[in-house]
Amino acid sequence: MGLNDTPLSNRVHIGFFGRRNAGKSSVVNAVTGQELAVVSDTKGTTTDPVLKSMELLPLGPVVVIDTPGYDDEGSLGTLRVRKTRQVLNKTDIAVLVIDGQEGSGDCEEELLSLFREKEIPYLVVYNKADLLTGQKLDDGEALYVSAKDGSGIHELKERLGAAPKADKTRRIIGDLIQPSDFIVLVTPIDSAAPKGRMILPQQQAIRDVIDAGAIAVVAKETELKETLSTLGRRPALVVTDSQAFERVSADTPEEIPLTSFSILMARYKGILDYAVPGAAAMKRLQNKDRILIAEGCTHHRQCGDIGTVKLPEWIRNYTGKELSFHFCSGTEFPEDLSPYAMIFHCGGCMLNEREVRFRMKCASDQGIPMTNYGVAIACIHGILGRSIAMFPHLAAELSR
Ligand SMILES: Nc1nc2c(ncn2[C@@H]2O[C@H](COP(=O)(O)OP(=O)(O)OP(=O)(O)O)[C@@H](O)[C@H]2O)c(=O)[nH]1
Ligand SMILES: [Mg+2]
Repeated sequence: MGLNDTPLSNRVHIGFFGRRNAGKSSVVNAVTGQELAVVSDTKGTTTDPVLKSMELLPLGPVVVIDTPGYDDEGSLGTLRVRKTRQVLNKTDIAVLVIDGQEGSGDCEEELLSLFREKEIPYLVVYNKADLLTGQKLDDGEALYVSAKDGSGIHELKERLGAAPKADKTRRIIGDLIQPSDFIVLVTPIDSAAPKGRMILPQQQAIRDVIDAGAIAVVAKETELKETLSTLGRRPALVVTDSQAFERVSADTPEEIPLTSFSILMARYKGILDYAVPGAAAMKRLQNKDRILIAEGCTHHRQCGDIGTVKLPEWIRNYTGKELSFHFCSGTEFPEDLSPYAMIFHCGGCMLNEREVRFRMKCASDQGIPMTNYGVAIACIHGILGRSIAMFPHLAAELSR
């Protein structure tokens, strides 16, 4: 991904699903106009999900995802089906590809019920229309395409473009501030920080402050005191990286609102309302409880260090309990959460909103408290109250 591109996690994810040989890969190639996925008449050609970023007007930047057949069998097949189900968890729009000659069956019914269960808007596409002679369904909704001769592909793209979009009006910080406000962003730079750039939540916040007509002042925690004393005007808000929360909280006068990037990010992803009461559940942990620590990606050294080293230590100290910690990362997230007393998830900056919300929903359905790193760290350091004070409904929740 180029640095100027829309991050993967902010793109609309369009997943193509169906049984083996329905022509999913062929349709994906036709839609993207690229020979991106391998096509063959052998069943089970696609063995791993294939992701491709592209511009799809009028939807804008999207990720197109080709998946293995959902009817795959055997032990390898079962693994592929599992991967396909994981793709579903981040799919914003689903396309069910049906072989027009074979029609719909159990596999298609199962996929349709998964789309409905997960509330994913979907389109049904009958492929191989070139082979059909007069057997088309008399259903105005059904879309007939041929990946081979390209018929119907243009209409498919138009329908994808018209599909209901996720709420893109949500903002990371812009709705909390006024034009010409000073916003101080505190970003510690330690050995784990990426070389020569800022991490995604910081970039996104800076951009949103500027979009709001406000003024972003960016400094390390070691320069915060000096920044505040020379700014000449009281900042409307200080936002810090969770790692420096203690020091920043001490250096920021009480009357200045203070929060963290992870709290803003959790709100942006729509999970703050679950993560705050989730963090409060730490107080109820017992000896021998099993704790799941879930990372969204496998390559953020900074998160990895927090998740596997610092966080377990902080949680142990905070609760004073003997806990056993278990870890998962990337797209692996256990379907059965019942062994765990509580879940701590990373900020999820590399996961799209649907996937993060899906994980929270799994936890909520199974009655397991879940929070994220930033909210947990704030809670452990006794500053969660301060960092959510600007969201009164949550502050009330916390004091219950
Ligand atoms: N005639 C015709 N053949 C098609 C069309 N689309 C795909 N095919 C053929 O159907 C076969 C399967 O196509 P794929 O795109 O590999 O199907 P898939 O659904 O991705 O299959 P798996 O990856 O095995 O799950 C290939 O031989 C394609 O050439 C079409 O529109 N018309
Ligand atoms: Mg395929």
